This record gives sequence, C-alpha cells and structure tokens, in this order.
Amino acid sequence: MAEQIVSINPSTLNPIESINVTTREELLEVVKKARQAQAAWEVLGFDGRKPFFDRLSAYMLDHYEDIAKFISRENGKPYLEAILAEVYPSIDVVNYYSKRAKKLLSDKKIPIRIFKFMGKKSYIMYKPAGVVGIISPWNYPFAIPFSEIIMALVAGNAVILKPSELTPLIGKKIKELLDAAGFPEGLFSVVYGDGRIGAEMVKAQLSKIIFTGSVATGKKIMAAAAENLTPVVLELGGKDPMIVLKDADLDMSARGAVWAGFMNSGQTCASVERVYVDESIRDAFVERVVDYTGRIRQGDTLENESTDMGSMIDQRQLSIVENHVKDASSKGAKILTGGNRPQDLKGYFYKPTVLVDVDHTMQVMTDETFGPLLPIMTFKTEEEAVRLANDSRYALTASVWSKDITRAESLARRLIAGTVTVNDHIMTYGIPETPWGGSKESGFGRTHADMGLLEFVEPVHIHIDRAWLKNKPWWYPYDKKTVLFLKVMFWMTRKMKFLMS
Ligand code: TXE
Repeated sequence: MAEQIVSINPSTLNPIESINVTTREELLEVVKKARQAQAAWEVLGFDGRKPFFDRLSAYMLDHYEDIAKFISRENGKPYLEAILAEVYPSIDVVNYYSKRAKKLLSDKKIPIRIFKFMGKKSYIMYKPAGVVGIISPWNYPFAIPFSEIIMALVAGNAVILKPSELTPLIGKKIKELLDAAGFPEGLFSVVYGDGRIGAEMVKAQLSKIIFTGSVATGKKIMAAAAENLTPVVLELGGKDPMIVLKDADLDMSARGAVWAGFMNSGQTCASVERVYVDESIRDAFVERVVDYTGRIRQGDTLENESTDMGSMIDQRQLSIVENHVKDASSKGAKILTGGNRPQDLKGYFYKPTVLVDVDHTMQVMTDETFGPLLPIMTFKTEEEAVRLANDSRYALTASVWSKDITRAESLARRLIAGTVTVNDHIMTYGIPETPWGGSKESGFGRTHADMGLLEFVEPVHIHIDRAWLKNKPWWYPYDKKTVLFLKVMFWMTRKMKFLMS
C-alpha cells in the first residue's frame, strides 16, 4: 500500500484527510509531462496565457471564503488572517502580473553606442526558465507557493509544487483552483511527501528550485542543486528587529509590535522577533505592549471568526518556543505576560508572550523562534540600536518607528535586511510591486516585483548584424585594416566621448 500522510487540524488535533506520498517514479513522470506541457505553454505567448489568469482571479474572487476556511483548518491560523495574509494577496498577485508581466517580459533594447553605426543592434528576450520546482513551507502554505506559481506560469514555465508535509491539502487545493481555471494538463502538478521527495525534486534536473524554509534545509538543497548546477532561490527566515525611537508614536508602535510579533502565532519569516526601544520610553512602551497583548483572543478560529490568534503548527515548533523561553528565563529574562500554553485549548497553542531584561546571549535574541514571543531590549543611542539590529546571522526584514520620517529613513538605510520599513512591519509581502527576499542566512534571490519575475526567465541576448560590413575590421587577418580600425576607435574615444560612453 502507498505511504500516506495524515493531515491534522492543529487547533483541534483532529485528522482531516490522508494523502498518498508521491514516489520517485511518479515524480519523474510528472517532470516528463511538465516538460511537454511547458513547450506548448511557452508557444502561446503572454497574450495566449492571459485568459487563464483572468479566469483564475474571477474564480478565486467567487470562492475566497472557502479557500480561507480551508487554509485555517489545516494550518490553524485565524480565518480572517487567512483572507488578509494569504487569499487576498494571492488574488492581487494574479491581477498584478496578468496586467504587468507583458511589459516586463517584452524584449528590451540595449543601446550599443558606436556599434549601431556599424549596422548592429542588441536586445534582450526573456525565455521561460522551463520547469520550475517550488518547495514550500507550512507557515503561509497558500500565499508563499501561490505567488511563486503565478510568477512562474505567467513567464511561460511549467511548475511542480511540493507543499510541506504538514499542509499537503492546501497544495491540493491550489491544484483544484488552477484546474477550475482550465490550466493545461501537466503544466502545474503537486507532489506530496516530506524532505525525501523534496530531495528527489532537487535531483530531477529541473530548471530552477524556489525554496522557502529553514536554513539547514536551504543549505542541503543548495549543495544538492550544485550537482546539476540547478539555480536556486532561497528564502530562509529571519530574526527581524524593530527599532522604536524615542519620538515614536507610542500607541501605534506598541500595536504594531504586538501585531507583527504575534500574527500567525509568530510563525512568519518576517515577524518582529526582537524589539529595541529607546530606554527613555521603555516603561511606557512596554506597558502598552503588555496591555495590547492581554487583549488578544486566542482559540479555534473556525469556531469563532473574531479570533485574533490561532494555534501553532505542531509540537516540534511549540517545543522550540518553550526552549527559547526556558533559556531566556534561566539567563535572567523576565516574562511579563504569557510564558506557557493555555490550559483550556486542546491544540498546539502557546500564549502570546512578552519578555524583558533580555540580551544577545539568549537564543530568543539570536535564533529564529518562529513563535509568539516578543522580547524587548533597550538602547541608549541610535548607534547602539543600529549595531544591535545588525548583530544577527539573519537579514530578511527590519523596521524603524518614529514620527520623524527623515530621521527614521536615514536609520533604515543603515540596517542590513532585504526590506526595511518605517512605521510598519511584514505587510509589504502583500504589495506585489515590491521585492521580497534577504541576505546572510536569510538566503538570496528575490520573489515578487519586477526583479522577482525575472527569477523565472532566462535573459537571452539577441545580437543582429545587418551585414553592412562584409569583412569586419576585427576579423582575421590582423593587418592594415585592423590598425586603421583601432586608430579610429582610439581617436573617437578621445575626441567623441558622446559616442563612446
Ligand atoms: O522547515 P524545512 P521546517 C524555519 C523556522 C522553523 C524551521 C523548521 O525557524 O522552525 O525553519 O521548519 C522540505 N530537500 N522556517 O522543518 O525542513 C519540507 O518537506 C528538499 C522558516 O518545516 O526547511 C518542506 O516542504 N526539500 C520559513 C520544506 O522543505 C526538503 C518557513 C520546508 O521544510 C528537504 C518554514 C530536503 N532535504 C520554516 N528537507 C520561512 N522562510 O518562512 C525538507 N524539505
């Protein structure tokens, strides 16, 4: 009998459905079909592909509530948050790229200065990468793979998705949506299983691997991909700092910290994981943070739509949070609220927790927690704030909070991160025009925005010589014509800079 994954609802611990794990042979068959489907899809051109995306958007607009409930059930996040952070941004991505991609992917002329007077022209054409493999995590099991799938398909690729083994049904749901929009058979497929089938995908000589997940797995994927020189994009999480300057709007910053620290139970790569507050406003800020944290309504979000915070994904993730709290407490941190699991809830819940008296010897300030912990530390000077914020292995996002935008902006420009926001955090993931990705152990490459779309294409330089010169001066034999040509080039470089630079 085929190996199976049993998907469970992490809020109730009830099983939802079982799904067969994909075998290596089945994967290779999927790859073969994807290659065939991709060739026909590429030939359609953007105009031929566009109606599929328009149908998909319309279908999703009609079914967004069902999709959100489905996500909520398998992932444990609040239903409204599933709409806000997963379904709506995904529809927006479809609409954005189906409008914008044509221009982005059209041929781009390259000015080639003097060479154009020799009858030459150059331009870039964007060729689809081919068959793209997407290996995705469980924290945004819909939005993360979905936006990548759309970018890949819009650019003319076929896609194979491997959703996390903790949220396989959401992968299946994505397939249902694309099928409902009539995407061609074999163009988009889903394979199911854990890291073993993920590793097989990396070996399958796909054109590109887009991975979101842990640093450890990212490194394994990059090493395995090197065997075939398969290019990779890695989004590996973060330990994102929030700097609250002394002139920040206290109430807004406290609300912002609580939301960006605890949404999705803190299981967001761009969650606020470290807060640095000017020591002169520390008490007033902390008091507000604790107050807003105390108002968070936690529970099974399908039972009550107005729940703010759902469960975490599994026991392993919960244990990381418990260990970080234990480590911090043993080194002198103080828990102001939370610090344990709610007794009245059955699933993988952990109370939103605020910690103070923390420092960089504690895991909670150095390792990705990926849970509902908000550790707050103080700084004396802005120099110190920048130094602390940049003192991390990660560099995904960061934020600066102040009423003085110019001051905040100049500080923002000194932080090491892929995205730095002023007076907000996380939410730019929902703006498809803006790029997403990081550096250091947060990975490399970008998704979203113009530069994200370009990850899914191969830029091909086409160079045309109109054959005005039958014997090029740079061809053999090197003789008088070569000498004359070089003299002219040097003379022009000196005298006619406008043509040569
Ligand atoms: O990630 P994994 P996990 C961080 C977060 C979390 C930790 C572990 O700190 O606590 O990672 O989470 C597939 N070849 N993030 O264990 O293992 C796997 O099946 C190919 C940050 O869930 O990296 C799943 O589909 N694929 C993050 C995906 O990789 C492999 C999101 C992610 O799993 C594989 C999630 C292999 N050898 C966790 N091994 C973010 N960046 O947002 C596993 N996989």
